[in-house]
Amino acid sequence: MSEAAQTLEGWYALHDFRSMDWTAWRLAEESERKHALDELHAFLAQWGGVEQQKQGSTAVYSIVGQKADFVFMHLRETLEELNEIEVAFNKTTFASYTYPSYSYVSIVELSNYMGASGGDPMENPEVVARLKPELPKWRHICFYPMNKRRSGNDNWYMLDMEERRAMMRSHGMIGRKYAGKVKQIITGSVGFDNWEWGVTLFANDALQFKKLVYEMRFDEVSARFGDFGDFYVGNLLDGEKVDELLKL
Ligand code: 76R
Repeated sequence: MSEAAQTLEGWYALHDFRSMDWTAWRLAEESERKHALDELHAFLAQWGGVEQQKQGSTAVYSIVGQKADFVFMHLRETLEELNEIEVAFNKTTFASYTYPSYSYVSIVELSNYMGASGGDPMENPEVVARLKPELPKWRHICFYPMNKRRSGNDNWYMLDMEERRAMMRSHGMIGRKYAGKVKQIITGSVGFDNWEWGVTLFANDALQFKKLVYEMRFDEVSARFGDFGDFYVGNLLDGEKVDELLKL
């Protein structure tokens, strides 16, 4: 058996994609819409408070294209908290004007391919900051799930550690070229959801998503071993943008 990579886990993640029921929203009374919007703002404020207390982090983005209208990406200490957020939102008046389009459950993950620095990693503030990150409020988000292939000669899980480490190093070097332009959060989802990882990217210039993902396609670890799900791309929704999106 090949040696499994060691992983460190941080906050649990829920990517909660929703679509608007625009017909119902349009037919609603003005007062009902106002109540629904107030509820939504109360949630945004509550999630902001959790972030300030460093008990989690939430990012809200609109989604371009027909796959969804917006996404709430939540990071929290436990799966229970993620479930509570989801259920509390579902009970709101606002939620009755939305329907679920997609969701993804995973956990922030770091692996040891690039080598450990020694000592207890959970005592290292840099490691902890990566495992429990404040989600950047950059202009754009890109999310997609992925697997490492298991077929014939292209079976990632049959390769020995050294081979995988060398490929991951090359992967990391490409990624580093995008430092400051793209922030990536890798979340592991083996045992939690239908794919093995969620990839969440943030950028102020959306074009950098295309540049980065394209360049990686030529790198062996993506070229030979990457299988990808649907891509979701969108724009930051802050409080004012929420009102703009929902205004009729
Ligand atoms: O954690 C690190 O920074 C060390 C290097 C590193 C690891 C171990 C790293 C760097 N990644 C790692 C692991 Mn990554 N990453 C992806 C995708 O579209 C594609 O082709 C693949 C999707 C992108 C865009 C990306 C970006 N990475 C992983 C893993 C887990 C693998 C495993 O355990 O087998 C996956 C699935 C994955 C996928 N990666 C980086 C980036 C970027 C931008 C970096 C540089 C980060 C930095 O140095 O700041």
